[in-house]
Amino acid sequence: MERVLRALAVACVAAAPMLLPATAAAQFDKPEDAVKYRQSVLTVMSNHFGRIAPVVRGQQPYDAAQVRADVAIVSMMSKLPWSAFAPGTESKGARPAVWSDNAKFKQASERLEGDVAKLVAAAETGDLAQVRAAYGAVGASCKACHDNFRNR
Ligand code: ASC
Repeated sequence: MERVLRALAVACVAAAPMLLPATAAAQFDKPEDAVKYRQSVLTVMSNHFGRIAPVVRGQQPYDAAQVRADVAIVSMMSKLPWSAFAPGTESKGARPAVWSDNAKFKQASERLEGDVAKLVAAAETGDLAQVRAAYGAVGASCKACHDNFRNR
């Protein structure tokens, strides 16, 4: 009897992680925390991406070091939102397709990360024309994902 109970206890402990809902439980206490996290990250990313807009439009002088600093923040932020779109963290701003068509969403996130990596390289050159081209590609990535996955 004791052996059976011990075996049962071991089996329960082993199975426990599988009984947890497939949420971002390891990183976020509550689904709202995941929503707040990804919205915050995207807000910071958008802010620093937006600071470069007047530069590529020629409305502000090109300060290569400043652009590099903003791009570095965009780069770091671009890696962070995705794990916060875990199952069970649906929100008003995110379309159901984030979860129902998750492979496509993942592809969109990878496109952004790839385009941001090219923007980092362009910012390193200090050549405004290269920054402008790479900046446009990142903006197009943002838009493509928003068009498919963001509720307005
Ligand atoms: C930005 C910003 C976005 C993207 C997007 C590009 O500056 O905040 O979400 O660019 O508007 O189309």
